[in-house]
This record gives sequence, structure tokens and C-alpha cells, in this order.
Amino acid sequence: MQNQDEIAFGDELFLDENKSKETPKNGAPQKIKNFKVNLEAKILSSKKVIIVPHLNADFDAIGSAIGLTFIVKKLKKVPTILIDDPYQTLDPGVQKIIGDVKQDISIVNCDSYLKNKDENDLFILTDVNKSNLIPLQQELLDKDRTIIIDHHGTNEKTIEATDTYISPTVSSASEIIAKLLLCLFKAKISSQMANYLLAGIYLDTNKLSKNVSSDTMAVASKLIKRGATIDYVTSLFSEDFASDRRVQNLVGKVQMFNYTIAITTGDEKEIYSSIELAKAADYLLKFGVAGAFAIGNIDENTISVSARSKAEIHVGEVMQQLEGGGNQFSGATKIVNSTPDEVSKKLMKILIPKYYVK
Ligand SMILES: [Mn+2]
Repeated sequence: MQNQDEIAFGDELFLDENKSKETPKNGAPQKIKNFKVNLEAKILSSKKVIIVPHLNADFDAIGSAIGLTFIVKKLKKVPTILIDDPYQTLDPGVQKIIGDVKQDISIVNCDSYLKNKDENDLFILTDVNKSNLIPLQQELLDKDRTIIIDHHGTNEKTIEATDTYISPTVSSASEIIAKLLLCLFKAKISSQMANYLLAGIYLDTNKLSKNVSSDTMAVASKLIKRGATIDYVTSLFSEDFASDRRVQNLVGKVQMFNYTIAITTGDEKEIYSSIELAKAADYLLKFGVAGAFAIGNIDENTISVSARSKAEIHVGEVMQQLEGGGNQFSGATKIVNSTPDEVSKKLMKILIPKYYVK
């Protein structure tokens, strides 16, 4: 269903393009305008602004976070992006972006942030609204010093914040930030920043093939006018060959139980990223199984399990039995001081009495 807010905003983008001096229609784009005023006031009244994308930051999380740094700098404040994931576990394209911007933008992990934290710090959460998906303890966030910009639905884990712009009908957090930047802050962003924002939109719309509104297209068009190119964005999405080999290797090692459960157990000496394990499990789910599990070392001492299901098996509950968690469709756990084979056997013991019918 289309949201009137978004459609009208598209019109306004168009008006803006023609440098119209007409007073914009009231009501529809008002929500984002009010939000902009509050965002600006909160940034101006704070010393440091900590931008918090979700754990395992993807293109939308990092693109929107980088876009936000422009607004913060424009208001003469110092932005810091908080990323606590080990660098090598991030998507290679996200690693590349971080590598390219880290000269100009301070990106810190939780430990180093906590050493310098101040109670006047302002937190801006982007592409996330839930306490279990951010690297910080929720207790650190005061609701008056927390702003949320997101396009995901809310639930009981949603963090309390006085100022929020949460709109599940918008394609991505990057679309929201691009609107703020281009239409409300009239920012002259660089072509690189335009690329990062377009990458965020591209990811969350499956390359502009789903969840695309006229606004999404208008914003994408504006970003391209600012110098973003589809070529560059596509190059960020290209997969790393060695990483893809590891994923396909995991897929090749799969054991199918009664055509219902697919378990793949990685080589004990091989280190996989969490993303590779998740990709292998996702891949296995394509073959008519009810649940897929990929097990492998993510560092020398830690085994991780990535679990996926089409719903018949509640993989979150299965992962809980291995001290992890998740939901019906997706789950994970980390286990220290074990081997992939041991974890595989444990997992089978949990699964087989319940699901494996001889
Ligand atoms: Mn997103």
C-alpha cells in the first residue's frame, strides 16, 4: 500500500527540482520536516554525536550512517560511527566503504567509545530500532538523547526515543537520509556519498526490483545527478571469489537427513565468516528442506551455527538449546572450546528425536 506521505514527498522533490518558490502543501511531507527540525536542534545541543548502525552493518546501515555524518558536520559537530563487529566479518563491500572513509570519519568500536563517553552524547540509531540489534547496552541510551531513523517495523524490543522517524513503507534508511540531505538540508554531497546512499537503497530494494516507490526512484535519480553511478554500486555488490568458494565448499559437504534437515559441517582448520555460514544455510534452504544448518569455526576458539528454516522447524528454539537464539526462520549460536564435528553431533541429537522419522 502506498503511503500518502511518500507520494507527496515525491511531488515536493519534483517541485524542488524546478526551484519553485511555492509554499509546499501542508500535511503530507510535514512529518519529515518536523523530524528535521527536532534532529537539528538535538544535534546542535549536543557535544558529540554517536551514529549507531545495526550489528553486522550492511550497505543500508553504513550508507545511511555516512550520510548522517554530513548533517552532523554541517551543524559543526563531531560525528562518530559506532561499529563493534570484527572488521573481517563484515561484507567485503562494507569493508571497502569503511576502508575508503576512515580517513575522514571516525569509526570506533564499543570499548574505545565507552572510554570517552559523555552523558551529553547524542545517539542516532540508523536502520535499526531494536535493543538486541545494536552493539550498545540499552541502559546507556537516555530517551531524550536518542534518535531513531529506520524503516523496520517496531516491537517490544524497540528502544524508547523521543524523536524518531520510523517508516516501514520507505525502502531503506538510506532513502530517508538522502531525502533529509538533498531536500531538507539542501546538502551538496560528494559523488562518493551519493554512491554509498544509492548502495543502501540498492541493497534493500534488491537492486530496485522490490519495495520501490516513486519516491525511491526520485531519490535514486537525484543521487545519480550528484554523481552516483550504478556501475560503482554494482561493483560493491560483486562477490569475493575466495569467499564464494568457501560457501560452495560448505554446500558441497552437506548431509541431508530424511530430505528434511540439511546440516553442513565445515573443515576444522578453515575459518569462515558468519556471513559465509549464513549464505551456505540460505543456499541449502533452496532444496526443499525444512531446515538448514551451517556449522564452522569463526575464529580459532569459536564455532558458530547459522540456522535457516522455511517455518516447519523453529530454528530459533533449536538454537536456544545450544545457548543461542533467533526466530522461526533464522537463528544462530556461538560455542567456544568445541569442534565443528562435536557441535554437529549435539545439533543432531536435538533435531533428530523431534524431526527425523525413520
Ligand atoms: Mn535497511
